[in-house]
Amino acid sequence: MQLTPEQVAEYAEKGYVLVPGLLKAPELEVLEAAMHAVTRRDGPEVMREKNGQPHVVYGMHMLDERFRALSRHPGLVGPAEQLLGNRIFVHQSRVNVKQTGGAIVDWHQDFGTYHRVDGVPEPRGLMISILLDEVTACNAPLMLVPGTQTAGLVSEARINPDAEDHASAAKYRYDISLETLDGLVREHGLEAITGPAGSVLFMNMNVVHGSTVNITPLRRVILYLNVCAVDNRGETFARPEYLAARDFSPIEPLGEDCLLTFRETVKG
Ligand SMILES: O=C(O)CCC(=O)C(=O)O
Repeated sequence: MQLTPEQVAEYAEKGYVLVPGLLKAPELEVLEAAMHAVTRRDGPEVMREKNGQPHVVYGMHMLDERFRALSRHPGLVGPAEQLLGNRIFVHQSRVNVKQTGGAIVDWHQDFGTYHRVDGVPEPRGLMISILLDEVTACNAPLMLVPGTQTAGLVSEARINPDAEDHASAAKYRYDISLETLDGLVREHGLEAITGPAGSVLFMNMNVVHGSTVNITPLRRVILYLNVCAVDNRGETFARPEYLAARDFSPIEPLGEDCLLTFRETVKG
């Protein structure tokens, strides 16, 4: 699949483009089953809410064949290659389960950590977000500051008071001050990413974004694939592979039906 010239122009201007309903209901059923499988894990790749519920599961494309297939879906790979002008690899993937009471994700740029910790040289990469649920203004949509793809790194490194191991890559947090955020929002505005389940966001990994707590009973699961151009690789190997890629082979796209082939395994 390829984006239209209008969609490419929108991405160039705002740093993101949303394609509503790109994935269809039978494909979402497969991803739903995969999401349940990975959120049952208890390894270090699962970050939890204070009450112990899973919040983010990292490395989904390495943990489950269905997510591996998603990372090779031509409907995602085609537009990503088109926007980056190169072949791509997955730098990081994750499931974010924003259940009722699910915690905030503070304002940040994904490239902040990828550059400073993982050594990814340039923001030639995308955060691809697949809405597994319908997202409305109510159930804690992803919010972003359009146009910040060209703002450079606006976050500042601060010692992370929650880091268990201060010698490790978790030593710092890369926060965006309220003053900086205020300036960016005054200049560019603020947008919320809403749409039906199956919609896919292609966002430059420098774009400032975050989300609030979900106080509704409506689940809001988003799957994330962060991809980079193949000549833009992390060079530090400071973090485990479920957080930062070690395999830089270009993704070989599968057929349009790559998720549907898993359908017979969807039960209960
Ligand atoms: O899904 C969310 O609530 C935000 C996630 C996010 O910003 C990220 O994973 O970079």
